[in-house]
Formats: sequence, structure tokens, C-alpha cells
Amino acid sequence: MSNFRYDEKTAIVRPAGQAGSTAARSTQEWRALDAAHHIHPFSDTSALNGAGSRVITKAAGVYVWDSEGNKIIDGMAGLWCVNVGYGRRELADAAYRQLQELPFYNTFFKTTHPPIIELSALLAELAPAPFNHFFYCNSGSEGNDTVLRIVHQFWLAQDRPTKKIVISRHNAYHGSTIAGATLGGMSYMHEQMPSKVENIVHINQPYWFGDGGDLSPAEFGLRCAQELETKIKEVGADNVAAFIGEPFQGAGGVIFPPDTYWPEIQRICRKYDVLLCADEVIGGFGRTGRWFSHQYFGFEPDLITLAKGLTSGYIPMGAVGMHDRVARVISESGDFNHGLTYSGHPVAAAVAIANLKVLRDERVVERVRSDTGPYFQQALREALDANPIVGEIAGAGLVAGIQLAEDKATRKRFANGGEVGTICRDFCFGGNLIMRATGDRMLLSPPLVITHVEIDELVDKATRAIELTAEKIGFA
Ligand code: PXG
Repeated sequence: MSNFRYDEKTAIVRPAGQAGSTAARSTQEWRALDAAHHIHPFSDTSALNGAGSRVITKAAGVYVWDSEGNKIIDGMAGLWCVNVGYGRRELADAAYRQLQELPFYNTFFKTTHPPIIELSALLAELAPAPFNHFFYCNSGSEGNDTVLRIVHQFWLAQDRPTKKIVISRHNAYHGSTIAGATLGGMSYMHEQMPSKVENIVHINQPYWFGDGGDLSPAEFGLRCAQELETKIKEVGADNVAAFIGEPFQGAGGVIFPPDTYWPEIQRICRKYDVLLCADEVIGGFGRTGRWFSHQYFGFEPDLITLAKGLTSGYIPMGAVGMHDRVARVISESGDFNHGLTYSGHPVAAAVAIANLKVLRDERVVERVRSDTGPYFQQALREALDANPIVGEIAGAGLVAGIQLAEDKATRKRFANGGEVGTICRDFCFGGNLIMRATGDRMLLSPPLVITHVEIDELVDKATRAIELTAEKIGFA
């Protein structure tokens, strides 16, 4: 399949048939070239170049290999996306076939093509009943830009042009385009933007461990949701178009809202005629053991943003799924003036179909729900509940956020938030484990095809990193 060969001994990738050619490079050479020409996302370039990037050269299943030959268990599924695991031949073959058959054609100008037709029908089959229409783009960020366009058009088409405000949450992540980052609640991103998109406001996140005070989780969930009602009243329901939220916050730290939160958010949205948008970029395609994480939390959004697991990250693709009541309005309101050259790209669509068929036909989502998900959640709790620096373990299915904290009983977090998480992350590096840190929350979101044995390895390595961290800061 590949024109490149991986040399097990040197851990170097070489063009096939050219062992030892100049195209093969050492880690040092790769790092030097990377430093010379590549600006990395969300990175301090000079600090990174000083330390040198880790060069990942191949992957299979739940493992990646670096250019030094280290085999690393990928507890983050790439960047929350490689749901079917690495190296699935079906996806590569689908791309190859489609590249030969029809590598590109657009879906503008009264045109369509078989891959995007088949993908749309398949998504309609897999998504909950009222989601039968999909608009395509290339990423989660573009998906959320698209959500803004749809929401605006939805109200405009119904002669309610004042409904423009979209309410989001602090510490949400909705992407890095200007609109995506404005929707997100990451202030460090806002600080570097020339301006924000208008008519976007934020309320607090449902982060009980940090902000719950003396309230029970259930009370706190209700109180956070009711902030939405307060905000709607403050700006006027006639001015509010939509609320958007990740069913659980991913990049923000795998923050699982209390059970009371989403039903109350839904009640408020319905009461004030506000569209409810679920950003399923991380939660979609099986992560919680349901096809979509809004199903896990028991609510029914009007729009869903999709990306990442749609193609398992093998090729870029994003989409927005519309509830019938939204699709009807958008379909019947004349031109929708939005689209991207690669909206519905045939190769991405072919890969998405192959990916979704793996998830469906191998019953991967069901397995996460009834087998590997519960096994993973239980293993984490057994290993870490008694650890002196573990404050809470949040999650479901194959996603978890492990809060490192000074005192579990009082939910006291460490001063200098993030330092302890960084120490732990460094131990993960040393232990050939990829586990992400957001502040002092350690995050796991492995490929959904992970086995029990691999879960044991993942949990052992994560536990070891956390134990070493506890020792280092004097808590062991
Ligand atoms: N919505 C959510 C919920 C996301 O997690 C996006 C939208 C944007 O998707 P694109 O494809 O435009 O990146 C995301 C992306 C991290 C991290 O550090 C998370 C994401 C992206 C980059 C880093 O956890 N999520």
C-alpha cells in the first residue's frame, strides 16, 4: 500500500527500494529541518526548537513509533480522532480507489457525486432519527463556522432577524478559526485575535470539582444551566439565536456536567425558542459508547457539529448535521450562501464511509458501551481512586479526565495550576505513554478498538506517571 518502508532497526522511514538514500534522515536531521521550516500549532516555536520535536514515523492499532524506535501507547487517539485505530487497510484502500476513480469534483453548481450521496445516507442511518441532512466542510472549526451560518439563516428565513446572539461557555473549545475561537471560551486565544465575531457571549462551564462550592453536583448542574436562562433574559430572548456546547468539554479537561445539566439546558432552549447546538467533534462516533454523546446525556440538539471521528482522522473532513426542523427551513429558504471548495470532497467521503462501516459492522460502538468502556472506567478507578493526588475521575466509555488535586475531600486544587499536570505529562513522555494535560487534569481518549490487555497497559502507565508525580511533589 505504501511507497515507504519502515526500517525496524533504525526506525527510519525510507522510500521503498531506496534503502539508505538521501531521503531517509536521522532524528537529528528531521528536527533541524523541522525547526528551520515548520511553525507548529499552539506552540512556543523557539522553546520547541530548542528542545526538538518528537518525530512520529509510523503507527499501528493503538501504538505510534517515534524516529528513535520507541513504541508509544497512544492514549489520545492522535488528537481525539483515530477512533478505529491506526493502520486500517479498508480506509487506505477506499482513499486509493477513490483517488483513481474521481479524485475531486465539487458539489456546487447543481452537481453531486456518489461518495457524498452514500455518506449522507449512511450518516442519516447512523444518527438519531431526526438527523437526516448534512452539510460538509474540512474541520471542526469550519463546522462551527457553518453552524453560525445555518443558525443565522434559520432565523432570518423566518423573519426573525433580531435573533443573532449565540451563547457559549467559558473554557469551551470550538476551533481556531476566528469564529470557532470566538465561540470557544479560551481567553488566551481571544487575546491573540484582531477582533472577535460579534454577537457571541459566554456563560460559566459546569465544572463541579472546581466551581461547585458547597452545592451537590445535581444542584450545581441546575444552577449552571440556569445561567443560560439568566443570560437569555438579560440580552432578550428575541435577540438570542442559539446555545452551543460540547456535551462534555474535551480540550477544556474532559469536564462531564452533572446529570441535571443538559435536560435543564434543553428545557430553557425550548422555552425561549433558542436553537440547541451540540459540538460533537470529540464526543461523536462512539467516544462515550453511544454514536453521539448527546445521546449519552439524554438531550436532542437541533444541530450537531462533526469532524475527527467522522474519518478517524485519516483525512480531514467536518460536517454539520441538521435536525429535520432546521433542515426544512434551510432547504426552503432559497440560496444558502456558504460553501467551501472541498465541501463533500469525494476522497474524504470515501474514507468516511469505510471508517463508519468499520465502526458499524464490527460493532465497535456497542463494544465501547458494554465492554471496553466499563472495563476502562473501572480499571482507572481501581488503580487511582486511592492515589493521594487524584481528586476526581470523570468520564464514560473511552474518555476520561483525571483531576490532580491537593486534597480530594475538600476539592482543593494545586496552586500554580498546570505545574503538576506538566510534571505528570513529562513522566508520560518518559514512560512511552501519550496522555494529555489540561492544567492539572490528565486526559485519556484512546482509539475505540483498544483491547482489555491494551487498556491494562494504558492504565498501568498512566498510574505509574501519576505515582511518580506524587512522589516528586512530596505526596507519596
Ligand atoms: N470542536 C471541538 C469540541 C474540538 O475539540 C474543534 C471543534 C475544532 O476542530 P478542528 O478540526 O478545526 O481542529 C475541536 C478540536 C487539544 C486540542 O489540545 C483539541 C482540538 C484541536 C486541537 C487541540 O485537546 N479539538
